[in-house]
Amino acid sequence: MGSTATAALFLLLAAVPAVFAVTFKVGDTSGWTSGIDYTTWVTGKTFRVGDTLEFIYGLSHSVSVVDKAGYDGCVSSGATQNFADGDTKIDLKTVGTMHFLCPTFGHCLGGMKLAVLVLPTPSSPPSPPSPSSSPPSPMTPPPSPLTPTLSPSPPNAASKGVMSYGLIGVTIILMYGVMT
Ligand SMILES: [Cu+2]
Repeated sequence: MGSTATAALFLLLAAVPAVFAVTFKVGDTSGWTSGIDYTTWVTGKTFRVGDTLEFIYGLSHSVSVVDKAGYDGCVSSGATQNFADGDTKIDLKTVGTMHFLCPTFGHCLGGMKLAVLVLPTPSSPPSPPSPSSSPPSPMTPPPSPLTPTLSPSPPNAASKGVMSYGLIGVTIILMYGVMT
């Protein structure tokens, strides 16, 4: 294999994780409609940040982005987003569970709702470093709990030393006074 072909292969391998994003057609060929169990549709699928959900639906339906309470209770009044264009693409941008329902009366209660757990992308770092946290200083020694009890008696020795120097100094002064 020539070096150009090898380089091209490496480039291809390096580029694959970055462009690997999936568009999921909600309900597959059935689309977003009544009579589909979207809990079953979700089962076995892995959704990641960067993937896209595509809702394809008729005029009697629409898509509301709701929270878990809205999903559980089929309440669309607190929806953060509403779509009714018949072909709605939702980019999965954040890790966590996203909840959708059809706000048409009775449809959510009939099962037309969707909860999707969005996982981080495999290539993304596990946790970005926080700018406020400082790394541990290598100059700081670990605390030693044994130091206080094992220390010898430096104050006593130091005072003895001071007394010795004092005595020597007094002796020199006295001798100096005697000699002169
Ligand atoms: Cu509907």
